[in-house]
Amino acid sequence: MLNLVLFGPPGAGKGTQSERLVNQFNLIHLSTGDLLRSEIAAGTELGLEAKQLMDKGLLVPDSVVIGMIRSKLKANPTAGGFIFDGFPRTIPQAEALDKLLEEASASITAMLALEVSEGELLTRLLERGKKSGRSDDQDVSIISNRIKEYNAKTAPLAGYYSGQAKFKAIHGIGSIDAIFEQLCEAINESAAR
Ligand code: B4P
Repeated sequence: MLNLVLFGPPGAGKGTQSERLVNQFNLIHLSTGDLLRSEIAAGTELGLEAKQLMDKGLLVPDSVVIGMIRSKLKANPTAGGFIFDGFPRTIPQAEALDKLLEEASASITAMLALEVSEGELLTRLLERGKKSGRSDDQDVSIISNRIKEYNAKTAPLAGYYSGQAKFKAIHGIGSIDAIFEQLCEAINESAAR
């Protein structure tokens, strides 16, 4: 089973590269950002609560996203593997994911970290905000909060996965094709180990 964590700050290219990786490696794509936006679009109670936090650039509670991932894993017992996009974002989320996979006799194969400078992140997200209508991409102060949340709560995950010898840094600036190639190389190397 190939289980990948795609990691990086907001706007690093996680969603963009996940779309390609799922086809290349025949994986199921689990994006907590997409799952939360579906809840918002459906007007559920969970979605309404999440929207208030997401619109401020804050993370939603661990229990909410862990619950969403748990039910997706349960719903796909015969999957050949998963790509976790935007999850885990905190140490408790990473610990919960390890436990959930262990219950299915599986584990994370590699954590691929897309490295992009803050200036480039801001440019990309503001550009996406013009087209997507995503409210969290249209305001510099919300984007700065997301980057602050990332640095405080998510960046420490690099150490968590380095400790398991699963961390792989990927240079995330350049063409989408060139970054995809680097990712494929790193995945093939990890899968062969
Ligand atoms: P996400 O939906 O995960 O949003 P994101 O990190 O901003 O997007 P992503 O990183 O996938 O975008 P991409 O770079 O591909 O999360 C949104 C919010 O949901 C969070 O702020 C949080 O509130 C909440 N949330 C989600 N998961 C959570 C969790 N686990 N715990 C708690 N809260 C959670 O794309 C960005 C842009 O860059 C695109 O326009 C793309 O076209 C462009 N781009 C990509 N690659 C490029 C390249 N190489 N060159 C130029 N442009 C590029």
